[in-house]
Amino acid sequence: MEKTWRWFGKKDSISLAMLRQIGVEGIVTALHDVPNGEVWPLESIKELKDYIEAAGLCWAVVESLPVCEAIKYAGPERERLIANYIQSLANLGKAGVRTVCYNFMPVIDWIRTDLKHPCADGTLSLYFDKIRFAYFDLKILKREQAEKDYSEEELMAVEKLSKRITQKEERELIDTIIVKTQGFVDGNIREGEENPVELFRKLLSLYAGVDKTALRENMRYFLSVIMPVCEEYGINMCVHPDDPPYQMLGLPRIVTNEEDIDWILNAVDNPHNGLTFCAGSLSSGIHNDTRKLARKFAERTRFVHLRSTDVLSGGDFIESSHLSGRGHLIDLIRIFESVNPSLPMRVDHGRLMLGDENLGYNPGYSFHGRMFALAQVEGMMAVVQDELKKKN
Ligand code: DNO
Repeated sequence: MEKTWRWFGKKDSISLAMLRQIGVEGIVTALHDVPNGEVWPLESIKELKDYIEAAGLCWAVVESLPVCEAIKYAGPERERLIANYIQSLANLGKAGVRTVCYNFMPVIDWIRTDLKHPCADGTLSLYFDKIRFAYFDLKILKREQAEKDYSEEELMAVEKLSKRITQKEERELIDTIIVKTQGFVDGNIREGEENPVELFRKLLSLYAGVDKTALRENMRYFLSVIMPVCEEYGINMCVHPDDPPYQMLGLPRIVTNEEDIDWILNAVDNPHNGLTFCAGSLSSGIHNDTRKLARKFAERTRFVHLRSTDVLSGGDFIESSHLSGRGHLIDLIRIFESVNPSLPMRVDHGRLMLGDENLGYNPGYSFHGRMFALAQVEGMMAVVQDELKKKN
């Protein structure tokens, strides 16, 4: 697989020269300065592509070209926003950037409750604590009927937590769930938002009455309308699984398991409608077996995220080492290397380690942590490539 790295543009403190030194071949990035929903200008795409190429790398994947909420809930601005999306795809195609990762998660992209969870070895990992999340839902958002989504035991644990949680912890929880994890992914919420909880409630209300069937239909519509431009320029769209892959906050989530992925790939059965195989997101759902999914969907996978998780008792999960956990990355590398050895792959998320802690990296995107994980993945890839050579 092609070794790629998520880089946040010229403002990223990790330079392209540093990435060359650690064996990165392709860059995964976006035009982070263009507001969500506006057209990505051809000139800006070309300029960034030239900048990347001047450093001896290539722009392998766009992550993400964000899909606006009104496309997902079918608001009145949908047609205009899809027309802009098509124009951005055409501009990317003209510039020769042909793999585009996106997601179709309503309101909120990935969800974690703790960005600095201490591990036994002194590194810090990303963590999802089910009870803290339920506390956010029930006590902070005060979402109507939220209690129906939790068991008696969980509701009791939330009551207990509410007796001991400090104001500071509560503020941090809000900041983590709504701002820090979302601010850099070019979605709805930006760092510095004054009243994130209020904004979040408003966003949730946009989906009143939008159930799983409606969201699926809106996705089918979006995909079928953008397929002609993808065919014209040879662009592969690859949807990112929901993270974590189950229903949350009363919102429908439709990229969670084998049946969902099957539905998407068949709803618009076109090779340009593909998948981002994110082993981390998929593995955090206890219902998913990443190896089975990879075997089944490798042919339609256009981009791979290598990361692993451990699901703990009570529904918590932690991002584990890339060598362990439910991701089974060694097996996934075997599958993808034999089906499509030229697939772009990026190491997804890394721990905070060896001085990463206070350098202000976007959550999950540390330098040492990801470099360490990339070295582990590179080792696994080398062994698998050797195995395959000996077999053939
Ligand atoms: C988080 C990422 C996601 C991902 C988007 C793709 O670290 O995995 O934000 O980039 O969901 O659209």
